[in-house]
Amino acid sequence: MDMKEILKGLVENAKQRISESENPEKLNDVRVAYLGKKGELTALLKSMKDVAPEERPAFGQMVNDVRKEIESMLTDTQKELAARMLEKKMKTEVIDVTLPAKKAMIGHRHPNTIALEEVERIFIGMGYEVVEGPEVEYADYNFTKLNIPEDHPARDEQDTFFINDSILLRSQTSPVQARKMEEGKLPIRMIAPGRVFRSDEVDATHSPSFHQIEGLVIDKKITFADLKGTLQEFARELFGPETKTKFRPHHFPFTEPSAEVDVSCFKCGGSGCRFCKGSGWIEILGCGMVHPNVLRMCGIDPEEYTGFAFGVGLERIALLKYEIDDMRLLYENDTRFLKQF
Ligand code: 2NM
Repeated sequence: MDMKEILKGLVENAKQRISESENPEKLNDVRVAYLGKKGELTALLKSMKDVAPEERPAFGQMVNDVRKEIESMLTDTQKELAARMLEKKMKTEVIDVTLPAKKAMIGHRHPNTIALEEVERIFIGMGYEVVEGPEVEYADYNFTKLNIPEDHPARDEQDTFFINDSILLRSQTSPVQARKMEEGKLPIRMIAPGRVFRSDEVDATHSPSFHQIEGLVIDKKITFADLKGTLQEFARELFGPETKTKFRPHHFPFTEPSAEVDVSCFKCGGSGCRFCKGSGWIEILGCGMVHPNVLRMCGIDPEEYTGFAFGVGLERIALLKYEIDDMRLLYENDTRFLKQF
């Protein structure tokens, strides 16, 4: 058979098969069948040895032309198929740009932080500055300068985490106040919020690490009346304008006189309920007039200056305000709990 006829038939066949390929995979099969290593054109080239030497250049030329023709048909069809598939994809995968976007998960402040910022807001509003200090502290600042003598039970290794004889994890934030008094810039109106440490077993109301906010005011002629007015105002802002306060005599080594402060129950208004355990009152803080020994040890003349101080537990405020019955919930960071606030 004439070689021209064979090649013509081959091209016709290829054309037919290419036009029937409805996807790139089928098209590739055709490419392999004709142009591949074991393809029909390759086989023809291999049969060159059977062709008379003088006809070989013309034969080679024809096979090459056919190869080019098939290659160009394949390329065109490939482009066509790609365009058709893209068009189909565009029709089926319509993006509705009016759909609401996926919401990103954004966390929020921890109830402790919410309570802290509320307390800070109240005192900043009364002209106080917020001061921080080290969590690892000298026993001198944590105890001695605060009139807590060597034999005081608070110094017991059972209660305080000592690093060595003279360094410990602060058991209160009052050392921050002692440091501030030592700086000697008077008057002072400050709160010292922060983490404190005590060797307590974990239960619903105790943790070896919790947070305190202590306050200090030092100026000339500061009296217990200033203390009462300030804490009364604080209680009203924190728990509502109807809140009453009750000052019960107490003892702290660093203040004299000292008191514990109860607020009227913000749940029942004072008549007694489950929340205040029937008493109508809820204990929230300790306070007193700064002991002259403390002033003296921190370089302030108690004849010229007086002051008051107080301390509140941050967790206690958070538990009360958000009606949480177990302090451990504040530390577990279970988002099912946290996201409620
Ligand atoms: C309290 C209760 C009473 C207090 C005393 C001082 C300082 F530094 F001035 F001596 N800072 N904080 C204090 C007084 C703390 O916590 C229940």
